[in-house]
Amino acid sequence: MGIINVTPDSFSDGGMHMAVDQAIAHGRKLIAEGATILDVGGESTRPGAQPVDPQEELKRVEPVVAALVQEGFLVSIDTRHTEVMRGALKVGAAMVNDVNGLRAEGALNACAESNAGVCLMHMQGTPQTMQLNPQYTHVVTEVTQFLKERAEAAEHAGIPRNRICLDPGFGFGKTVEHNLDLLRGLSSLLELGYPLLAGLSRKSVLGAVTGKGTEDRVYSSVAAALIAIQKGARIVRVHDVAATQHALAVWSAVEKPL
Ligand code: 7PJ
Repeated sequence: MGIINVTPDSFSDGGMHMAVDQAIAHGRKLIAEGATILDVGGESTRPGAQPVDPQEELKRVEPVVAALVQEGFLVSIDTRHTEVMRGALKVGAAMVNDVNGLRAEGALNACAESNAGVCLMHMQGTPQTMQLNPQYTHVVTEVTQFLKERAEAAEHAGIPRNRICLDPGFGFGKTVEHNLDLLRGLSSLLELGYPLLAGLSRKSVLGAVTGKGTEDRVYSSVAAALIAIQKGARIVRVHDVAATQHALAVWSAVEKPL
């Protein structure tokens, strides 16, 4: 899964139009590099980021989703907001990726009424506050329990089991140790019986381990993606598709000889 952010660059005059064109071009590039799914997001959920009005968010992502769907690509919409889900599904998004685990009002129903896949992610707190003081007695157990409950809620709302995947939410209300514990214990989440998605790309846990800034986390991101796959993840959400693809080609050749 390749990441596409649609956020207007406040330093250029192009504004929204340019952001949309750049996002579409980036999507084509990620597909050429080997991505299967394009994850389009219009709101930053990085720690401390300010929320974006859902109407503004939809204005950003809708033309990008529509264009990439038209080109025949599998598009995922990365949003916490029901109206953004509905808008993206209307123009053909194949998957809803919600860092909030479809907890917004109407979100479960919006997905149930579509044929889209969903990714239910764990987050402790909200993006504004989640990194202030994350606390768990046992992070793997608590994340597993949360995901189990959200998957049950999704099925209860009418989303069939075979359209659900789960994600422990690396970096979302977790310390460095919590993130490492979760990655170490990732395979125990397989017991829930759903495919797992993992997103570690360029995240601060990798900065803590390597001492490198966000632009210098490609190698560590590839390592983290490979570990996640080896521990049973079926989808990895990454910025650096080509680099990840090369690593996974080696893994794949070893596990499934040519
Ligand atoms: C994730 C995500 C993740 C899923 C973001 C960032 C923050 N969706 N959206 N899993 N992270 N499913 O990329 O640094 O880990 S936004």
